[in-house]
Amino acid sequence: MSRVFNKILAFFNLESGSFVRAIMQPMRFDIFTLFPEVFQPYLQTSILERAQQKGLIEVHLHNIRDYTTDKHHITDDEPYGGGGGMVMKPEPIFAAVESVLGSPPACPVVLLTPQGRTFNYRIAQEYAQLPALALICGRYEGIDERVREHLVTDELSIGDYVLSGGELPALVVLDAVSRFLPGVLGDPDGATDDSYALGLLEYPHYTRPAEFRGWQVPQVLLSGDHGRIARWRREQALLRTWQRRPDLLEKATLSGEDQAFLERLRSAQENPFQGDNDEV
Ligand code: 9D3
Repeated sequence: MSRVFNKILAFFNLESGSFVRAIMQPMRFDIFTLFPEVFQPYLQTSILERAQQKGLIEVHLHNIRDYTTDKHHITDDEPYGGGGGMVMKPEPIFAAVESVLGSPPACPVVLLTPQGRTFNYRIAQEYAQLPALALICGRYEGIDERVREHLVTDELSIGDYVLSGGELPALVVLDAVSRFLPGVLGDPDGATDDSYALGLLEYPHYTRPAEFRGWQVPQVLLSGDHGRIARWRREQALLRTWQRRPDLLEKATLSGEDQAFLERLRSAQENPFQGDNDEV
């Protein structure tokens, strides 16, 4: 949404969610899975629940088993060539996706698989530009290769660890993509996104009580001096990022003051017993 729209919104004092809804189609997610029930609790929680209520996203769950045609509703079979484990049969997956989305589907068809490229905020942001996205969740040892070759357009993993299926990864993708949609986080620009959030790690947060088990909230946060508080938070964010994710500093937008602070950190590291950077 353009910033001009924001100005108009602000001028007429309109709530962003309802305005966005009035002029935008919801983004549509179609999820193909053997376990549709695991999605409901998460989709009915917090931000995703509200995004659906506001008409910003629409989630359609499809049980692949409903598209089997045999008496026993079988969705898997033994691998040709032998070996352990079971493989997801192609027919119910093709039938499900094509009967819901047509043939060929107009939107990307994403297979969640350990063999996919690793999901990140850039991919989420790209998908958030689309009107619709289909997600296929694998189970068992794998999925018949013809599904990848002739139905799937994109393969995604969420990281290097073994999960039991593609359901949690599909929820991860759905959640991350939704957060980029205008209005989902309450901002009509969708500007509060992970590319901003990932610029630097966050500063430490505190809430009441001011003392808990003898542990004090940093005095500066109680000072009421907003300039000092802003500077302290910025320095804490820089310190944390420098300690834990120095890779992020290379892409971050840094002021002269930021760079001077980082220089002090670096020289404190090189000369640990000089200077007054006790906290470093
Ligand atoms: C134990 C079977 N593995 C043999 C090397 C292959 C395997 C198949 C299916 C491992 C995991 C799975 C189920 N996982 C997913 O479908 C999955 C996943 C994951 O496990 N980790 C990170 N991202 C994803 S996206 C889908």
